[in-house]
Amino acid sequence: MKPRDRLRIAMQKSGRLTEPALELLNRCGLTFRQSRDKLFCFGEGEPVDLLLVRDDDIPGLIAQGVCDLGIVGRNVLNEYSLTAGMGGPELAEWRSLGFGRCRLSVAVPQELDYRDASQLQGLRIATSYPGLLGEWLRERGIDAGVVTLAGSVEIAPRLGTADAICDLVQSGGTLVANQLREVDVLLESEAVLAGPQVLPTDERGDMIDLLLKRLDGVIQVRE
Ligand code: PRT
Ligand code: ZN
Repeated sequence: MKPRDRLRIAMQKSGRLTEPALELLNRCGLTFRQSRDKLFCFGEGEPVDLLLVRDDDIPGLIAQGVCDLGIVGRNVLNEYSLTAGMGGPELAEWRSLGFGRCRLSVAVPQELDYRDASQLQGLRIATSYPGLLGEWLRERGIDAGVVTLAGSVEIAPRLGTADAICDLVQSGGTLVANQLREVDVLLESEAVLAGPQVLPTDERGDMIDLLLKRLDGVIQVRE
Protein backbone atom coordinates (compact mmCIF):
# COMPACT_ATOMS: atom_id res chain seq x y z
CA MET A 1 0.00 0.00 0.00
CA LYS A 2 1.19 3.53 -0.81
CA PRO A 3 2.56 5.31 2.26
CA ARG A 4 0.37 8.15 3.51
CA ASP A 5 1.60 11.20 5.34
CA ARG A 6 -1.85 12.31 6.54
CA LEU A 7 -3.53 10.56 9.45
CA ARG A 8 -6.80 8.85 8.60
CA ILE A 9 -9.49 8.15 11.19
CA ALA A 10 -12.52 5.93 10.47
CA MET A 11 -15.80 6.77 12.14
CA GLN A 12 -19.47 5.86 11.81
CA LYS A 13 -21.10 7.53 8.83
CA SER A 14 -24.56 7.77 10.31
CA GLY A 15 -25.65 6.43 13.66
CA ARG A 16 -25.45 6.85 17.41
CA LEU A 17 -21.70 7.54 17.46
CA THR A 18 -21.52 10.02 14.57
CA GLU A 19 -22.41 13.30 16.28
CA PRO A 20 -20.52 12.72 19.55
CA ALA A 21 -17.43 11.50 17.67
CA LEU A 22 -17.36 14.59 15.44
CA GLU A 23 -17.94 16.85 18.42
CA LEU A 24 -15.05 15.23 20.28
CA LEU A 25 -12.69 15.67 17.33
CA ASN A 26 -13.80 19.30 16.98
CA ARG A 27 -12.97 19.83 20.65
CA CYS A 28 -9.52 18.44 19.91
CA GLY A 29 -9.13 21.28 17.41
CA LEU A 30 -9.83 19.20 14.29
CA THR A 31 -12.24 20.52 11.67
CA PHE A 32 -13.24 18.89 8.40
CA ARG A 33 -14.60 19.73 5.00
CA GLN A 34 -17.01 17.07 3.72
CA SER A 35 -16.51 15.80 0.21
CA ARG A 36 -19.40 15.38 -2.20
CA ASP A 37 -19.59 11.60 -1.92
CA LYS A 38 -19.62 11.96 1.88
CA LEU A 39 -17.25 9.01 2.33
CA PHE A 40 -14.24 11.16 2.97
CA CYS A 41 -13.80 14.33 5.04
CA PHE A 42 -10.70 16.36 4.45
CA GLY A 43 -9.07 17.89 7.53
CA GLU A 44 -8.75 21.66 7.21
CA GLY A 45 -6.02 22.52 9.72
CA GLU A 46 -4.07 19.50 10.85
CA PRO A 47 -3.12 16.64 8.46
CA VAL A 48 -5.98 14.43 9.72
CA ASP A 49 -8.78 13.13 7.47
CA LEU A 50 -11.92 11.12 8.20
CA LEU A 51 -13.40 8.10 6.49
CA LEU A 52 -17.15 7.74 7.11
CA VAL A 53 -18.24 4.09 7.08
CA ARG A 54 -20.50 1.54 8.80
CA ASP A 55 -19.28 0.91 12.32
CA ASP A 56 -18.87 -2.82 11.68
CA ASP A 57 -16.29 -2.10 8.97
CA ILE A 58 -14.03 0.03 11.18
CA PRO A 59 -11.87 -2.67 12.84
CA GLY A 60 -11.20 -4.36 9.48
CA LEU A 61 -10.20 -1.06 7.86
CA ILE A 62 -7.68 -0.47 10.67
CA ALA A 63 -6.37 -4.05 10.42
CA GLN A 64 -5.87 -3.61 6.67
CA GLY A 65 -4.05 -0.33 7.17
CA VAL A 66 -6.65 1.63 5.19
CA CYS A 67 -7.11 3.79 8.33
CA ASP A 68 -4.74 4.50 11.19
CA LEU A 69 -7.36 4.84 13.92
CA GLY A 70 -11.10 4.42 14.36
CA ILE A 71 -13.86 5.53 16.70
CA VAL A 72 -16.04 2.51 17.39
CA GLY A 73 -17.95 0.74 20.16
CA ARG A 74 -15.91 -1.62 22.34
CA ASN A 75 -18.56 -4.24 21.53
CA VAL A 76 -17.74 -4.05 17.80
CA LEU A 77 -13.97 -3.94 18.36
CA ASN A 78 -13.92 -6.95 20.72
CA GLU A 79 -16.28 -8.97 18.55
CA TYR A 80 -14.01 -8.36 15.56
CA SER A 81 -10.92 -9.47 17.50
CA LEU A 82 -12.65 -12.73 18.47
CA THR A 83 -14.01 -13.54 15.02
CA ALA A 84 -13.02 -11.82 11.77
CA GLY A 85 -9.77 -10.45 13.21
CA MET A 86 -8.34 -13.85 14.18
CA GLY A 87 -4.85 -14.26 12.74
CA GLY A 88 -4.62 -10.63 11.62
CA PRO A 89 -2.72 -7.77 13.27
CA GLU A 90 -3.81 -7.18 16.86
CA LEU A 91 -5.94 -4.13 17.51
CA ALA A 92 -5.84 -2.11 20.70
CA GLU A 93 -8.13 0.24 22.55
CA TRP A 94 -6.07 3.45 22.85
CA ARG A 95 -8.61 5.53 24.77
CA SER A 96 -12.15 5.09 26.07
CA LEU A 97 -14.17 8.09 24.99
CA GLY A 98 -17.04 8.31 27.47
CA PHE A 99 -20.00 8.28 25.05
CA GLY A 100 -22.10 5.55 23.41
CA ARG A 101 -22.28 3.75 26.74
CA CYS A 102 -24.27 0.51 26.79
CA ARG A 103 -23.84 -3.09 27.90
CA LEU A 104 -23.96 -6.42 26.15
CA SER A 105 -26.30 -8.56 28.20
CA VAL A 106 -28.13 -11.84 28.25
CA ALA A 107 -31.90 -11.45 28.59
CA VAL A 108 -34.53 -14.11 29.10
CA PRO A 109 -38.35 -14.15 28.93
CA GLN A 110 -39.78 -12.37 31.99
CA GLU A 111 -41.62 -15.45 33.20
CA LEU A 112 -38.47 -17.62 33.29
CA ASP A 113 -37.28 -18.24 36.86
CA TYR A 114 -33.58 -17.45 36.25
CA ARG A 115 -31.06 -17.94 39.05
CA ASP A 116 -27.70 -18.37 37.29
CA ALA A 117 -26.05 -18.84 33.93
CA SER A 118 -26.02 -22.65 34.17
CA GLN A 119 -29.72 -22.49 33.28
CA LEU A 120 -28.74 -21.43 29.77
CA GLN A 121 -27.39 -24.96 29.20
CA GLY A 122 -29.08 -26.46 26.14
CA LEU A 123 -31.01 -23.28 25.28
CA ARG A 124 -30.81 -21.38 21.98
CA ILE A 125 -29.55 -17.81 22.39
CA ALA A 126 -30.00 -15.26 19.59
CA THR A 127 -27.30 -12.60 19.16
CA SER A 128 -25.37 -10.41 16.75
CA TYR A 129 -22.25 -11.07 18.88
CA PRO A 130 -21.47 -14.79 18.44
CA GLY A 131 -17.79 -14.27 19.30
CA LEU A 132 -18.36 -12.52 22.62
CA LEU A 133 -21.28 -14.76 23.60
CA GLY A 134 -19.39 -17.93 22.58
CA GLU A 135 -16.38 -16.95 24.68
CA TRP A 136 -18.55 -16.10 27.71
CA LEU A 137 -20.38 -19.45 27.47
CA ARG A 138 -17.11 -21.38 27.05
CA GLU A 139 -15.58 -19.70 30.11
CA ARG A 140 -18.53 -20.96 32.13
CA GLY A 141 -18.62 -24.44 30.59
CA ILE A 142 -22.14 -23.86 29.26
CA ASP A 143 -23.16 -25.70 26.12
CA ALA A 144 -25.84 -23.56 24.46
CA GLY A 145 -26.89 -23.00 20.86
CA VAL A 146 -25.83 -19.62 19.44
CA VAL A 147 -28.24 -18.30 16.81
CA THR A 148 -26.55 -15.48 14.91
CA LEU A 149 -28.90 -12.72 13.69
CA ALA A 150 -27.93 -9.43 12.03
CA GLY A 151 -30.69 -7.43 13.71
CA SER A 152 -34.04 -7.50 15.57
CA VAL A 153 -32.56 -9.97 18.03
CA GLU A 154 -35.10 -9.02 20.70
CA ILE A 155 -38.03 -10.52 18.80
CA ALA A 156 -36.44 -13.98 18.41
CA PRO A 157 -37.96 -15.47 21.61
CA ARG A 158 -41.46 -14.34 20.57
CA LEU A 159 -40.95 -15.84 17.12
CA GLY A 160 -39.84 -19.09 18.72
CA THR A 161 -36.44 -19.06 17.01
CA ALA A 162 -34.53 -18.67 20.30
CA ASP A 163 -35.12 -19.11 24.04
CA ALA A 164 -33.00 -16.16 25.18
CA ILE A 165 -31.04 -13.29 23.65
CA CYS A 166 -27.70 -11.55 24.05
CA ASP A 167 -27.89 -7.94 22.87
CA LEU A 168 -26.92 -4.35 23.64
CA VAL A 169 -28.96 -2.66 26.35
CA GLN A 170 -29.03 0.99 27.28
CA SER A 171 -32.22 2.12 29.02
CA GLY A 172 -33.71 -1.39 29.05
CA GLY A 173 -36.84 -0.11 27.27
CA THR A 174 -36.47 -2.46 24.30
CA LEU A 175 -36.25 -5.49 26.61
CA VAL A 176 -39.36 -4.46 28.57
CA ALA A 177 -41.28 -3.86 25.32
CA ASN A 178 -40.43 -7.42 24.32
CA GLN A 179 -41.23 -9.00 27.71
CA LEU A 180 -37.59 -9.80 28.35
CA ARG A 181 -35.48 -9.42 31.50
CA GLU A 182 -31.76 -8.62 31.66
CA VAL A 183 -30.00 -11.31 33.72
CA ASP A 184 -26.24 -11.20 33.02
CA VAL A 185 -23.87 -8.50 31.73
CA LEU A 186 -21.11 -9.79 29.41
CA LEU A 187 -19.47 -6.47 28.55
CA GLU A 188 -19.68 -2.82 29.60
CA SER A 189 -19.24 -0.86 26.38
CA GLU A 190 -18.64 2.69 25.21
CA ALA A 191 -17.04 4.33 22.19
CA VAL A 192 -13.28 3.85 22.07
CA LEU A 193 -10.38 5.08 19.99
CA ALA A 194 -9.14 1.90 18.32
CA GLY A 195 -5.89 1.42 16.47
CA PRO A 196 -3.18 -1.14 15.80
CA GLN A 197 -1.27 -2.46 18.81
CA VAL A 198 1.87 -1.02 17.20
CA LEU A 199 1.43 2.60 16.13
CA PRO A 200 3.27 4.13 13.15
CA THR A 201 6.56 5.87 13.95
CA ASP A 202 6.50 8.39 11.07
CA GLU A 203 4.71 11.78 10.90
CA ARG A 204 1.42 9.99 11.45
CA GLY A 205 2.76 8.66 14.74
CA ASP A 206 3.63 12.22 15.81
CA MET A 207 0.10 13.33 14.91
CA ILE A 208 -1.35 10.40 16.91
CA ASP A 209 0.71 11.46 19.96
CA LEU A 210 -0.63 14.99 19.63
CA LEU A 211 -4.21 13.74 19.23
CA LEU A 212 -3.93 11.47 22.29
CA LYS A 213 -2.64 14.40 24.38
CA ARG A 214 -5.48 16.64 23.24
CA LEU A 215 -8.02 13.86 23.84
CA ASP A 216 -6.74 13.38 27.38
CA GLY A 217 -7.19 17.11 28.00
CA VAL A 218 -10.72 17.18 26.59
CA ILE A 219 -11.80 14.00 28.40
CA GLN A 220 -10.36 15.27 31.71
CA VAL A 221 -12.29 18.56 31.42
CA ARG A 222 -15.51 16.60 30.81
CA GLU A 223 -15.14 14.30 33.82
O1 PRT B 1 -25.14 1.57 10.10
P1 PRT B 1 -24.18 1.10 11.15
O2 PRT B 1 -23.84 -0.37 11.02
O3 PRT B 1 -22.97 2.00 11.21
O4 PRT B 1 -24.93 1.35 12.54
P2 PRT B 1 -25.56 0.32 13.61
O5 PRT B 1 -27.04 0.34 13.42
O6 PRT B 1 -24.85 -0.97 13.63
O7 PRT B 1 -25.14 1.03 14.96
P3 PRT B 1 -25.89 2.05 15.96
O8 PRT B 1 -25.76 3.46 15.44
O9 PRT B 1 -27.24 1.58 16.35
O10 PRT B 1 -24.94 1.86 17.24
C1 PRT B 1 -23.59 2.16 17.18
C2 PRT B 1 -22.95 1.83 18.52
O11 PRT B 1 -23.61 2.59 19.55
C3 PRT B 1 -23.09 0.40 19.00
O12 PRT B 1 -22.16 -0.50 18.41
C4 PRT B 1 -22.86 0.55 20.50
O13 PRT B 1 -21.46 0.59 20.77
C5 PRT B 1 -23.45 1.93 20.80
N1 PRT B 1 -24.77 1.89 21.48
C6 PRT B 1 -25.07 2.56 22.63
C7 PRT B 1 -25.87 1.22 21.11
C8 PRT B 1 -26.86 1.48 22.08
N2 PRT B 1 -26.34 2.32 23.00
C9 PRT B 1 -28.18 0.88 21.94
N3 PRT B 1 -29.04 1.10 22.79
N4 PRT B 1 -26.14 0.42 20.05
C10 PRT B 1 -27.36 -0.12 19.93
N5 PRT B 1 -28.38 0.06 20.82
C11 PRT B 1 -29.68 -0.64 20.50
C12 PRT B 1 -29.69 -2.11 20.95
O14 PRT B 1 -29.13 -2.95 19.96
C13 PRT B 1 -31.18 -2.38 21.17
O15 PRT B 1 -31.82 -2.66 19.96
O16 PRT B 1 -30.77 -0.03 21.15
C14 PRT B 1 -31.66 -1.03 21.66
C15 PRT B 1 -31.62 -1.04 23.17
O17 PRT B 1 -31.75 0.25 23.70
P4 PRT B 1 -32.61 0.50 25.04
O18 PRT B 1 -32.34 1.92 25.41
O19 PRT B 1 -34.03 0.23 24.69
O20 PRT B 1 -32.09 -0.47 26.08
ZN1 ZN C 1 -23.35 -1.63 12.56
